[in-house]
Order: sequence, then C-alpha cells, then structure tokens
Amino acid sequence: MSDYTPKPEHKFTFGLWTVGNIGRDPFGEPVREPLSPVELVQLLAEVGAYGVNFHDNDLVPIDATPPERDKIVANFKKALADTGIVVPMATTNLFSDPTFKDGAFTANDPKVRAYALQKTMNAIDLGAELGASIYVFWGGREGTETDAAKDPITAIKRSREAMNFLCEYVLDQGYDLKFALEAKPNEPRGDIYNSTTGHMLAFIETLDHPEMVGVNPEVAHEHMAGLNFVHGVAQAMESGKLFHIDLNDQAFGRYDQDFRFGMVNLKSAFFLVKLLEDNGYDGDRHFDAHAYRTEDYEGVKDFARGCMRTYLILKEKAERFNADPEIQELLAEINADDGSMEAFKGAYAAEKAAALKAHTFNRAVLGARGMKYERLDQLTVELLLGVR
Ligand code: GCO
Ligand code: MN
Ligand code: MN
Repeated sequence: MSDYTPKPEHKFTFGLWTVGNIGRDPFGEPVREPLSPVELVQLLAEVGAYGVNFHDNDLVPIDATPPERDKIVANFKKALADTGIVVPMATTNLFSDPTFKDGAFTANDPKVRAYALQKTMNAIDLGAELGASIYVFWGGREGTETDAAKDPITAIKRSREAMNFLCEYVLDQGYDLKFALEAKPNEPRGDIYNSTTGHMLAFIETLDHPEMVGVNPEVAHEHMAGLNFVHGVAQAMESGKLFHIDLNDQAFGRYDQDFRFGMVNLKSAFFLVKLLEDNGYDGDRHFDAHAYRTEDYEGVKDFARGCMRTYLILKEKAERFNADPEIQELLAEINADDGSMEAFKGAYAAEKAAALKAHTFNRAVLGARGMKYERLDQLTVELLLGVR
C-alpha cells in the first residue's frame, strides 16, 4: 500500500479563495463563517498543502489604508513563516468590484482600463513581496453579453496592450515573475474573450515578450467548453507554455461547478495526471475548487485532503500503467514499426516526395487492421477500478 501523504515536493497549492469559499451562490447566502487569511494558512498547513495563492483582495481588502495593508501583510508573513507554507502564485481580482462590470483591460471606459492597470501593478508588487514567481491573469469580466457593445478586434488589441504594458512593468522592477493566462468560455460574462487555452496560446505569440507569458489551464473551464482538457494541456506542455495549472472537476454541460479534483471525470483526471507526471511537469498543482455548500470547515478539510489524495492515487495508477506488462506489450504492438517507411520519414526533400508519390500502399491491408484499443481501454479501466 502506497503512502498518499502530501509532501512539499508534490507542490500542492490552494488559493485563499478555495478553502476560504463561504458557500455563497446565486441562489443562497453563505453557509460558512469567513476565516481570516492567517486561519486559512493554518488550515492549509494542517491538511499538508505546500503553498497558498491569493488575489490581492483575498488578502488586503480593496479599501484598506496603507497602514492596514502593512499590518495584514506582516501578519500573513508571520503565518507563512510559522507554518512553512509558501506563496508560489498571486493574481488580481479584476471582477468583483462593480467598477469591473464591463471588464478590466477590455472595458469600454478608458478610466476603468487605466484603473485595472494600476490595480494590477499594485497587486504584482504584493505578489512579488510575498515571493510569488507566477502571476495569473484570469479575465472573468473580459467579455460581453451582447456583441453590439464591444468590437471583438478592439478587445483583443486592448488585451495585448495591457499584457505588453505589464510585462514591461515586471522587467522594469526586476521581478522574477512570469505570467500565466487562464481561459474560460463564460461565467461570469455571457462570453469571455480568448475562451480556451488554445486561443490563449495563439494570443501569447502576438505579445512583445512571449517568453514571459504562458498559460494556466483549468479542468472545469475546458470541460465547460466541451473540450478534452488533456489535449489542451498537452499542447501547452509541448510548446513550453504550461506555467501553472488549475485542477478541479466539472460535469460537461453544467454551470461552473469547481468540484474536488477527480470527483466527476476520474478517467480524464487519470490521463491528466499521467500526462503531467510522465512529462516531468514541475510547476504547482493548484486546486482551484471548493467544498460543497453542505460542508462545515471539517468538510472543507476533507475536500482539500481529497484533492491531494486523489492526485497521488492517480499518480500511482500512472506508474502502474507504465509498468503493466500486458498494457505495455499491447502498446508496443499498437505502435510497432517494421522500418519499411524509413525512406519517407522526416523533413521534406524533393526526391523523398517523388519516391513517396511512386509508392503503392495496400489500402485493404491497412484498413483491415484491428487496433486493439477496446482491449487496451478495458485494461485501463480495470487498472483504475483496482482489479489489476
Ligand atoms: C473562476 C476562475 C478563478 C481564477 C482565479 C485566479 O472560474 O472563477 O477559475 O478561480 O482561477 O481568479 O486567477
Ligand atoms: Mn474556474
Ligand atoms: Mn481558475
């Protein structure tokens, strides 16, 4: 039996807003008393997390005076020092205040856009002061309900201008900080710009400093869009852009659920963990989720422990998959290469193209081959169900 105890090297992190979620929803009032940032750090230490992330206003209220800010930050730093919890990532709340009802960097009002930049620079300073090396941008209000209101091309240009400005700000300050852009298709706006990780990856290449900017894909967000999350993460990894990841779960076709990691789609959670672990992802595993509204703080701890434990169990399952002789034999057979196509592989050459055009393929044989994926998938299911 393996040890599923979370350890610092697993880099399990939670946002203050995740374990601090008080269970308010569009239909009902909070069900849990708020805990202070210091209490939340203590809770995270108790369940064995490695790090804590925050939006500027999770830690410092939007209307705090400078002395109040300093006192809050000092208390928070003490809690971090006392518990050994670190701050790997920080972000800005550009969605709660009514100022941002029409977006932040893409708002139509230039005063709102300027205020969003000012607020983000201050929040970057706060993140850097607490040791964050990743800065997340989630543009929850960067969108529309009606496309009559905003030109979508202008919105892209405004987003780019803001990112370029903030990259220069980070360079100017000499901060060791990278940006991770988080896509979401909708909620809270009717539609949000750059709605998937794929959109974000394309957008990043148009920035002045693409090397400073990667993505922060979230399970629920890609599932809300009906997409295969594992494929989106693979694309980000393959292009060196997986700077951070938001783990949670979500039933397809539902509202934004933010369930405990692995709660709904165990199989895709398995392939995700396998992808991350097989390819040496060494960033944080951030659980951006929250406990059911039915829970008290004991339930919140159950939720947090469950996220980490499920991840570690799936990690062990991935090792088991990689070591399973029958599965590996099947994979070797599926991927067999008799070497007969060597002359056609690799980069283009005119002679190669001519030879390939002249070659005769036996379509009947190619089409008749059974791929054995049924057997492979059943073995995978049985492994996940614990009978192999
Ligand atoms: C959501 C998002 C947020 C962001 C957070 C960090 O659906 O509300 O996932 O939780 O991840 O604002 O930027
Ligand atoms: Mn989310
Ligand atoms: Mn998120």
